[in-house]
Amino acid sequence: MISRLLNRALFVVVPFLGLLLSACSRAEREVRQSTLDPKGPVAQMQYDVFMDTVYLVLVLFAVVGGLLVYAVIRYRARPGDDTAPKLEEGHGNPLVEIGLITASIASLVFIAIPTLSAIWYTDDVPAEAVPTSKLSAWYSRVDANGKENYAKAVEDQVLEVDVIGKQWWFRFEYPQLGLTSDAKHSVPNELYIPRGKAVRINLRSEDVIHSFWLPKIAGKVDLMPGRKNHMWIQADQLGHYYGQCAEFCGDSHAYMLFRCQVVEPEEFAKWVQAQKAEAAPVAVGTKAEKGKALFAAKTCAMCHNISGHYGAGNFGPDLTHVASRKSLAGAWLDNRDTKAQLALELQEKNTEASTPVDAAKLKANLIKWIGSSGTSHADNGAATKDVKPGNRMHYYKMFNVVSLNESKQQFTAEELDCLAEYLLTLK
Ligand code: HEC
Ligand SMILES: [Cu+2]
Repeated sequence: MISRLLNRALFVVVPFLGLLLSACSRAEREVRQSTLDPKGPVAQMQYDVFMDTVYLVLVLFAVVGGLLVYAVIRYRARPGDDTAPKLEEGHGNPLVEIGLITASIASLVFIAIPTLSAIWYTDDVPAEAVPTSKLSAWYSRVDANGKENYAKAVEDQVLEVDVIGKQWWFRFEYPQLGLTSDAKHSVPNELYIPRGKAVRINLRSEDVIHSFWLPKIAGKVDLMPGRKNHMWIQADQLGHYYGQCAEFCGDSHAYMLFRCQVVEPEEFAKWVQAQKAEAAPVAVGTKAEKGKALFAAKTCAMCHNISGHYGAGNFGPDLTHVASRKSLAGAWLDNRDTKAQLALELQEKNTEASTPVDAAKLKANLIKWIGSSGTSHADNGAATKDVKPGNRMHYYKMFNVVSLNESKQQFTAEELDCLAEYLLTLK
């Protein structure tokens, strides 16, 4: 009888344990967004406050739970035993009450001190972080061609990055370095920062409320329309970090991710120069050339900037260097070889390591994205086909052009191929 029961229990318990274990191993390699693995001073501060609170709560749990268990055992009624000590009903003991009030106040103060100091510390770049943040130290005044650059203007300042939230992607701008949407050089979805430098983050929204959350480095502050929020971050370990919008902002909120690449200062300077480069001319007689013409014919240029080729659009992400990015569409589509990436993460036990862009995958992603996004919007019942439901690509309402509002973009396989080939030249 008993063995049968045991057998049955095993049937339930073993698969459950299996599930639990598999969840653990999965978790190990997928801790890409973990607040419990801080890689910079702001995240560390936030982690410390969290742990202080956990320790306090553990002590309270042990004390209160311990007393409860003690009382239950000590004063339990035993059958036929009326000699067990009876707890006398009391009418309050001033000493106990004052003691409890004092203990509560002490616990609150214990939490309040680290919490308040963390609020002050994380609000803006602290003075002690500034000397290490001199841009001039790693960004020379004059570039290789003897042309002026922006280092002089920002000497002795902290690197500033404007983060602009849009439905459903992030735009990053570096006003001190001339990488702005106005200058036709903004950076969508992939934030580059130099290692060990304090970075002031200015948070703005162009539509609804979003939230900037980069778990291993810092989090999370809202981007609010009509309000200027700010925070600061610093990353002390090189790598590829995973961020996410953390405030519900509409249909594709869950697909509103971003990436942060932490590089050595010299590499950062090179990256800045590369971002300022204009797109190279496309070779005559190629598919890419056809794609370039389609880019205008299919209205893409209304929303997208490609410096050197097209310069009107700024509603969608800047595509001047789209082929050099490791992800597309709010970092939802990964342009790297997913299997190789996972293998690397497992092998190095370092989820920040990153494989390069895989050109074939990038092309497939481009075709998937362009082919689905233009053709459907919520109103025609085909929205589920979208890579990102309800995304704002081919959202002509904002241009208030009736004929465009009614139109649904359609592409032949040939056109998609040419468009993708064209975008692939934009390194
Ligand atoms: C009405 C404006 C609009 C038009 C027209 C438009 N796009 Fe977009 N596009 C967007 C927006 C907005 C996004 C960002 C969507 C998101 O991530 O949620 C986007 C994203 C993209 C991306 C991904 C970029 C990245 O780095 O994440 C590519 C590539 C792209 N569009 C190509 C095209 C092409 C090619 C066309 C023409 C066939 C086109 N777009 C037409 C607004 C537009
Ligand atoms: Cu969101």
